[in-house]
Amino acid sequence: MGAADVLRGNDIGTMVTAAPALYPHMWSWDAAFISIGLAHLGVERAGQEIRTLLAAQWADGMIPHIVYGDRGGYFPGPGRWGTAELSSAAPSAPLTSGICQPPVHAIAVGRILEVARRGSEADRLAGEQLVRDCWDSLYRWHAWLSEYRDPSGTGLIGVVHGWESGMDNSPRWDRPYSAVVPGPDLPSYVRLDRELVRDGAERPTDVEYDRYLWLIEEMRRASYDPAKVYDTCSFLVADVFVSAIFAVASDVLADLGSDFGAPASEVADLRMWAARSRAAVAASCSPETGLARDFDRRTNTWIDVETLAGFAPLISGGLSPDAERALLDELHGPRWAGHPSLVAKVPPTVSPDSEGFKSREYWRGPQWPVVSWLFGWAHARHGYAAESERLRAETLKLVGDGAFSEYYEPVTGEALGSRKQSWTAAVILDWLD
Ligand code: 2M8
Repeated sequence: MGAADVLRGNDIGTMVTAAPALYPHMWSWDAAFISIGLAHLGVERAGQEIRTLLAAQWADGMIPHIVYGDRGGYFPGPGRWGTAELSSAAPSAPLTSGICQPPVHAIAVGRILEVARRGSEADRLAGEQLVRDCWDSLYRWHAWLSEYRDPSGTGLIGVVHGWESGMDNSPRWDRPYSAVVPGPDLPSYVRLDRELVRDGAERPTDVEYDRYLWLIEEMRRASYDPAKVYDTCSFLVADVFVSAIFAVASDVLADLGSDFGAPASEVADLRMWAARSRAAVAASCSPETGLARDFDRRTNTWIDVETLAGFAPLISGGLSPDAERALLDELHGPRWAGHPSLVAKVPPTVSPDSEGFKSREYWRGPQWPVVSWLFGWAHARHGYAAESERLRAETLKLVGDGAFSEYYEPVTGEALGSRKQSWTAAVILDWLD
């Protein structure tokens, strides 16, 4: 089965589910990557994916992390969130979760436009229409992140749940999560993921899930009011990887805005947010390791845990040429992508040399093709063509088994997590172009 078949097989009409069984709905950042893959099958269908996501945008501008389709099959489902009942900003159709995910959407729209402009006249027109149709929504989304997740204008964007980072159980979050203490009134629940991924060690633990669910309780109690959530939620971390994505995506959106006649003041806002976040990500780098760091806003401390997110400045730019070169060499060097034990030279989520490395455990070590694509895209943007090409070739080698897995065991190359994961297929389609 090829990458295109995976996307077609997961397409339920207006949305391509993130995965056939484990994730039978639309996830925000998955949808963005999926739309890039779809662009190679048809620009109209790619645009449809973005439009479906944006139709679920909250009235205040937030793009929710899950847009639920008609099928159940995933926990927590919309009933557990209760967003439509509790928040006047949340849509009641479609139903959504009450948090967000990394803002890669403008990057996706920019890439769809590139693909569209290389295609037929109809493709080009469809791509350009997509930009016109979604620019304002994406501006409001970036404005929401700036206003509610960085209210003091530091440049670092806060997340109120590990799920918002997209890297759910990364060791980056272990310390902030240790302060999330589920109350005795946490309503009971049954996990569905454990039945779908046979080896439980590939998924987060039950202790982690209790915390994930407790945070939802806290947000329900704040009626998903973003200012209240920011003030009261027991997890609040300035996420350096989300901030880097925000910076570069704001630049992409500003460029699209200038080309398509968006209001100058809004383009200027985006440029300012991009510059501010780029500088903040660069300034977060550890003097010892050179890696960028998250900042725990509840304890006012830097999180000195070494993970792939530490390479965030390679996404956003903004380091001195020497520092950037050093970070690039580190990423591709023997502690990370070039680690001698790896089957493919693709960066693992945690270095095999780190104490926290768990080769099979989700965001604690495995290689994620979608993250490699993001670094590859950023390398190309910042002028590192050879490194970009290396990530492409090595990731294609990794997924050569045709499973299109969610993630891979770095030392053996074994496919892990869900099979036929849509975003894996999507980035492969883009890379095969
Ligand atoms: C994973 O997250 C969901 C919760 O949002 C889960 O574990 O159930 C993460 O890998 C996340 O980044 C991704 O968007 C989602 C769907 O692929 O799965």
